[in-house]
Amino acid sequence: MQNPTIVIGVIGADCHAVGNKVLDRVFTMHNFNVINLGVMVSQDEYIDAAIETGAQAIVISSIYGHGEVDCIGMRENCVERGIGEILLYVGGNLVIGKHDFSEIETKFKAMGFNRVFAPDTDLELVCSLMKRDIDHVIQTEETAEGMQ
Ligand code: B12
Repeated sequence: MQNPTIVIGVIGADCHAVGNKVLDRVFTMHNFNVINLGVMVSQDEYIDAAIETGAQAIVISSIYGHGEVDCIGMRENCVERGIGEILLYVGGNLVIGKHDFSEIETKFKAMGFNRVFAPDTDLELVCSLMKRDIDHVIQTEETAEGMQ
């Protein structure tokens, strides 16, 4: 099976570049085919790249605290552009100030994100969760095709 393709980048007007490089390195080392859009990425740029490359997931970072505003409508945008089922992940310092992470997670999941990660999440764990999710999607698609 081919390595899974994921589109990564830092959303909105956010210019924090270091975490993005760390994620690129770790994901690449774990055999993901990483399409890295860098910083200050718009929702449409992630979606364009996902469509062009047939990516299985979009992995959004937000570091400067405005993640909620930047991510509003991302799932709906994916649906409108024909990739409504794509896996959506988000992580980083998603909001300003100190909040219970479970509140943040609930908020982003309600916005259609499949998984929401705190800034200190173990990236090895993130890689294994993403692989599991992607395998599950591929298996479900294969089963659906087999039934047709
Ligand atoms: C360096 C820095 C800057 C530099 C950035 C230079 C550059 N081009 O990279 C400059 C000076 C430009 C800057 C500007 C600003 N910054 Co600044 N900055 C930092 C600082 C000191 C370090 C960031 C860093 O590189 N960390 C190291 C990397 C490795 O960590 P990381 O970025 O968090 O990424 C990791 C995790 O978050 C996680 N992760 C990230 N995304 C994802 C996604 C997924 C799916 C997963 C699983 C994990 C994950 O994994 C990454 C790798 O380990 C932090 C404070 C800090 N100690 O973190 C503040 C900080 C991020 N900045 C902050 C702020 C507020 C700003 C400004 C708004 C300040 C201002 N008023 O102008 C501006 C925003 C500018 C903009 N448009 O983006 C705040 C954010 C507050 C919040 N979110 O609640 C912080 C936390 C400082 C603070 N304590 O207040 N900043």
